[in-house]
Amino acid sequence: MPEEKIYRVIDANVNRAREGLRVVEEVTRFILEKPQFTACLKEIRHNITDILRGVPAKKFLFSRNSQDDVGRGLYQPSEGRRDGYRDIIRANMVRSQEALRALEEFSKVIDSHIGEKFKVLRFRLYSLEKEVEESLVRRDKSQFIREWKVYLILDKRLIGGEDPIEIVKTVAAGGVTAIQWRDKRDGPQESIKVISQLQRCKELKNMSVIVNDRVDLALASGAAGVHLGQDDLPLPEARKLLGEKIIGVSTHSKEEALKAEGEGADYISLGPIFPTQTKEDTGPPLGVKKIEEIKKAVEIPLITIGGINRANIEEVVAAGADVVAVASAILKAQDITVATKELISRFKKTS
Ligand code: TZP
Ligand code: MG
Repeated sequence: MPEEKIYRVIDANVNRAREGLRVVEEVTRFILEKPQFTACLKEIRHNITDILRGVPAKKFLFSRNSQDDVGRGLYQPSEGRRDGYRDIIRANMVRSQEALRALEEFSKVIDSHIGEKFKVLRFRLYSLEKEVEESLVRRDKSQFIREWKVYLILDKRLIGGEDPIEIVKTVAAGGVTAIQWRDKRDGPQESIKVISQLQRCKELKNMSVIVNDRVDLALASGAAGVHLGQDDLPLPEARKLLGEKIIGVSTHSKEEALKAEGEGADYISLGPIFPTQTKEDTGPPLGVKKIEEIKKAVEIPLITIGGINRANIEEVVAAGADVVAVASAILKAQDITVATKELISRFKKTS
């Protein structure tokens, strides 16, 4: 193969790889605002040029002939459409990876060491693509959880003999989209019955059901996720079992909050903010100031819990709570529908 043609392929693929990376970089920089991804993409882009630094630039320029490129007019219909920034990332990651593979193969003709260096870059890009994708999944989950606003702790002890399904239907009609099934008394058979019933109920299609403590019940019932206390199954183990399901963790301090976030929790709860009678073994109330402190420390959604009601929900939201979890403020209210609607409307007024 004439050498000049090899340079022509290399020149085209350097441009293709760099352009694709630059597009992804614009998304991580200006849309996702992720400095670590942006820096990494920039470095790969610069490495491409560095790898070929020993080859005289004129070799590329003389070989370039975009005017007569037979691929110029070829057009895939899928190239004419992008379904948002995720699609842009995906298409351009693939473009750059393909270009790096071409660079690897064709530069081997000039120097096998150069080929090897492009291979290293291609693998770095595969890893980066996975990290970016995981970060996008986390971002979507965070947005989804923040939309819950008022999260009902459906505590079995508080509902007495009432039908939990009817209660959930009532709060759903009032605007609640997430509940946590919390049963510290009866065994798993009763819980699995209720959770599975909630999952099947067609009026509750948009309800996220989170199971307190029990990863096994969350898995078996098809619930949206699990809420873990500090003494439950450690988060990394729970994640292995639950994959992309939601995992929330109870925290009481900045250290616990940062640890949960670092281990990949989808949200943390912080409490009790105020005195509560619903949970017996709580520590002292943390107060509203603590919300401000934790809000500054973590990026994942912050759910506040403990003694929150119509009278204090606004200060809790103003302090930075993304979601407010309540049990008695709804379950012990005279009228569940009125209480639910009022909490949600006060939440929205403040946020
Ligand atoms: N965790 C900390 S406080 C609490 C839990 C489960 C109870 C919340 O119930 P209430 O009635 O809203 O105070
Ligand atoms: Mg627990």
